[in-house]
Amino acid sequence: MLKKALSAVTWLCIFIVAFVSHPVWLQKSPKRKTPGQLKVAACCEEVKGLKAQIANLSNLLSELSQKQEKDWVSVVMQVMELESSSKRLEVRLTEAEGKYSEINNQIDIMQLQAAQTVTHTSADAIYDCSSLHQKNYRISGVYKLPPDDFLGSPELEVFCDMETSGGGWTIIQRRKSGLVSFYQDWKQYTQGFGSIRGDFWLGNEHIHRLSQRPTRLRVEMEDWEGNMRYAEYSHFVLANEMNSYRLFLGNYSGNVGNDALFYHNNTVFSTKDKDNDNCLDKCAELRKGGYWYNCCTDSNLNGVYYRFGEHNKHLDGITWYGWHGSTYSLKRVEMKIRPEDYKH
Ligand SMILES: *[C@@H]1O[C@H](CO)[C@@H](O)[C@H](O)[C@H]1NC(C)=O
Ligand SMILES: *[C@@H]1O[C@H](CO)[C@@H](O)[C@H](O)[C@H]1NC(C)=O
Ligand SMILES: *[C@@H]1O[C@H](CO)[C@@H](O)[C@H](O)[C@H]1NC(C)=O
Ligand SMILES: [Ca+2]
Repeated sequence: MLKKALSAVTWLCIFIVAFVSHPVWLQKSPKRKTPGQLKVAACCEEVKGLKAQIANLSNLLSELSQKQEKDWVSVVMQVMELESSSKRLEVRLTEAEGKYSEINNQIDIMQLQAAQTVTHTSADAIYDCSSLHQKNYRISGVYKLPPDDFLGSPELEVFCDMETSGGGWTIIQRRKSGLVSFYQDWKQYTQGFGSIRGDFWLGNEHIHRLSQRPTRLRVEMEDWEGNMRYAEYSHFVLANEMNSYRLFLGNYSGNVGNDALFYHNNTVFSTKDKDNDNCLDKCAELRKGGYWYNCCTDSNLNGVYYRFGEHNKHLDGITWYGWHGSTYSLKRVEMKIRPEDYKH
C-alpha cells in the first residue's frame, strides 16, 4: 500500500516537473537574433515578393478574364451557330420528311401498279382520283394513274383533292402562284401544261377522256380579301378534239352568287391560234387565254394572273363576272371533277 502511494507520488513529481518544463519544450531552437535593419529588409523583400506575386496573379486574373470574355464570346457564337445549324437541321428534316412521304407515295403507286397488272377488269381499274379514294387513298396530293390498255389511257400524273366535300376530285386546273402563263396555243391546251403542284391545265384530251363517264365539275375561287366561293355543276362533258372540246354543263349550285360559266355552256374551245368563238373579235387574244369563249366572257378562269394591287383593273384577268365583276382578277382558282355517281 505504501509502496503504491510512493510510486503515485513519484509519478506526480515527474508530471509536475514535466509541466513546469513545458514552455522550454515548446520553445523551438532559439531564434536567431537579427538586427533591426535586416529584419526590415527581409520584410520588404517579402512584401515585394508578395506584391510581385499579387501583380502576377492580377495579371493572370486579367488574362483569365480576357480569356473568359473571349470564351464567352466564343460560347455565344457557338450558341448562335448551334441555333442556325439546328435551323438548318430543321430544314433538312422537313426536306427529309417530304422525301419520305414522296417515297411512300411512290411505294403506294408501285403497289397500285402491281394491283393493276393483276386485275384487268374495268371495274377495278384506277381511272381517276375517285377510284383512288374508293381504294382508301385519303391524302390529297400527286398520284400517278397507271396506264390502262383496257381503257386506252396513258400514264398520267394527277393531283387529287381527297378532302373537299367528300374528296375523290381530280384537279383539272389550278391558278395560285401566277408562275405559269396560260396564254398558250391549241397544242399546249390539248396536251396540258404547267406544274402539277402549282399552276396547270391538265390538258383537253385528258379532261375529255376523264369526262367520258357522267361527271360533276366543281370550281373553287378565292379573292384577295381571303373570301372563298364555289360553283358546282351536276353534269360536265368536254367533247373530243373533232368537236373542238365543246363544253356541256348541267345545273349550277354553289355560293358564288351567279353562274358565270353558264354563258359558256355549249361553246367550243378557242386559243390564240384557233379562233372558234362566237364573236367577230378574237376573244382568246383579247382575254389572253384558252377557254370556251362565247362573245367573249362571263368568266375567264384561264386569263392572266394579276397580283394584289394589279388585280382590279383588267378585262383579261382571272374573272368571274357574277362575283367581283369583269375587271377583278381572282387570287386562287381550282377546277376539279369527279363521277356523278361518286359515293363517299
Ligand atoms: C509570374 O509567375 C511566373 C510563373 O510562376 C513567372 O515565370 C513570372 O516571371 C512571374 N511574373 C512576375 C511579374 O512575377
Ligand atoms: C336541272 O334542273 C332541272 C329543273 O330542276 C331538272 O329538270 C334537270 O333534270 C336538271 N338537270 C340535271 C342535269 O341535273
Ligand atoms: C347546256 O347546253 C346544252 C346544249 O344546248 C343543254 O342541253 C343544257 O341543258 C345546257 N345546260 C344548262 C344548265 O342549261
Ligand atoms: Ca372570233
